[in-house]
Amino acid sequence: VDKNSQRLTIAIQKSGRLSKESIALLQACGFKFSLHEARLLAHSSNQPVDLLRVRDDDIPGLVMDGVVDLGLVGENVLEEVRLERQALNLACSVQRLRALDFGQCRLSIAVPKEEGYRGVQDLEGKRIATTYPYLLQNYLKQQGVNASNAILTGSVEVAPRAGLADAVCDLVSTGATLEANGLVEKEVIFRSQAQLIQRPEPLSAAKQAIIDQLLPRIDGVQMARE
Ligand code: PRT
Ligand code: ZN
Repeated sequence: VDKNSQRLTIAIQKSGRLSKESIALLQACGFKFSLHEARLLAHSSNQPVDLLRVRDDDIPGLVMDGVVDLGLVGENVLEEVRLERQALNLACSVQRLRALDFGQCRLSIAVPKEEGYRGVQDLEGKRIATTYPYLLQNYLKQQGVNASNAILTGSVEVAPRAGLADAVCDLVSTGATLEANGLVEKEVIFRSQAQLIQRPEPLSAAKQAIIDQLLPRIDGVQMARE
């Protein structure tokens, strides 16, 4: 990606829960894209705009580093990466342009249903399996609880049964996954939805003009869907 390009670059999730709605939103805002499954980059045929399709975890860092201009990403991933980069002394600021009306979920702590649970203090000294160690430790610190992380990149919900952890901290939408694994949601630690974010430094007038046109269109599309 050429940082000085006059084309506005937007990072979206390549394949996952946010992909379809991210592309649909940009198309509803009038951008035409021809998407070839395997391609990392997709050019708009009617605007100087390129889509960069990556893992969702990479989107906040690409925006914070100014490698891309805009990104569409879940607030959960945005906040986790922000906390991680802050701890590592890396650039971690972004402009939040809009909350988007998809990708709603919550990050919750859940315990095996046979465990007694009176409150967050019962997590003291426990091991909690998660993909979100920074959000989890941030919450535990606020609550004055010491618990350790078991960091897993997937299958968090099976960790207690597998003897890897006492509890989990995972994303929940319907609750079916927790239920199927004999877990009960006890604490909601973060509520999330997709966000449109922009790199921190000012953009060229040409790029800014495209964003100034995009934002009211997003508002219009989202208002029509309410
Ligand atoms: O490959 P890549 O890294 O890009 O994708 P990913 O596998 O990390 O993410 P993906 O596609 O699963 O999710 C992308 C984003 O969608 C998340 O970061 C959230 O912002 C949002 N989102 C919304 C969700 C969910 N709802 C959700 N339910 N992300 C994950 N889940 C999972 C959850 O982890 C659990 O396994 O769905 C399961 C729970 O769902 P319920 O309905 O059973 O409660
Ligand atoms: Zn991911």
